[in-house]
Amino acid sequence: MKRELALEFVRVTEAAALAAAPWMGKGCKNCADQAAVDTMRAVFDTIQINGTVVIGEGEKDEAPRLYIGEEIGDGSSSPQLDIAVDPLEGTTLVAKGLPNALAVLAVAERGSFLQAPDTYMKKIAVGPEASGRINLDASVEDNLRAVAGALNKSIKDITVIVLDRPRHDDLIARIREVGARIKLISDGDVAGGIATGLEEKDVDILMGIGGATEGVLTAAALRCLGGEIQARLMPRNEADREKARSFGITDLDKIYYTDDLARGNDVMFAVTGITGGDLLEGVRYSVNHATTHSLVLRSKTGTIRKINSRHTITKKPDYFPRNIFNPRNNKYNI
Ligand code: VTB
Repeated sequence: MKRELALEFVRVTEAAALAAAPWMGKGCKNCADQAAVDTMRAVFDTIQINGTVVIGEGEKDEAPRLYIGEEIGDGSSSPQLDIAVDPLEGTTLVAKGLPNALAVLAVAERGSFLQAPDTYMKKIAVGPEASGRINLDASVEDNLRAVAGALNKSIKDITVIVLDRPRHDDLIARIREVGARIKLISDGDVAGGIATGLEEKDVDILMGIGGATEGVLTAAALRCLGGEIQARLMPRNEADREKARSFGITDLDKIYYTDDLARGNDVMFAVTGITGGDLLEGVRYSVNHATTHSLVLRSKTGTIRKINSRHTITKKPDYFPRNIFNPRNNKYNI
């Protein structure tokens, strides 16, 4: 992949973030999501790539844009690419104005991403220093001890990020018993997983059950950051098991390692903050511009780019969302 594509991909997540951000706190998850999806799709059309969506908004019959199997780009450029997207990771976070909603995408050569069904996944993820020290099937205590050892910290100084769900009551109780600190999040385990890979963030390990597609996106980011994720699919019912089989997955007990979820030498990952949080600042508005904060990562070189952009909203092209907030007149341009 040409490295210049990194900048193109961050344009895509910036656009999705700018589209979703006006919906912050407005209580409409679907409005925010649709704005992000439509805009992300439109901006993809401005890039010369030959891509196929492998993780997206769902099956073709349920999602008009960014559905699994949708072809992106003019088809003339090589190589053929896999595209994994979550135009709005954390729809509820935007609807309620809570932190850490993100626009996310990952790209790699064809066949690189696990085509995961939209079900649950048990995950454990860490950054580079604790890579190689975790084990999905080991006890909470053993994992936390191993991570503390790798980071040269006491267990009580380790921060674990966990989705705040009743299914995690036992996990949370065990972490507390061992004495580590916990950051409970209402949504957004992709942000939590990426944070484990960034030294400056106060998150050492992600544990628990979240979305499977989010697991693949987290793996793509951790491939670039040198971290590690281990995961196992957790189908909720027979329909989920059937869906997994239709994706060619026969062994539901299989542990997926980082490289199984996001393979290949050349993974690119772009993420833009929608609502400000631990990972990134959110979209901010002033008189006639908006600012975005993004990360763009490449596995090939391990470069972490932090891109802060100032967008002049009035000069945005037509594909930009019609619901974009225009701070000049304090109105939505609908
Ligand atoms: C997580 C989280 C997402 O789904 O993967 C979660 O990262 C898992 O599903 O932001 P439940 O909400 O059913 O627990 C999200 O919350 C939404 O995609």
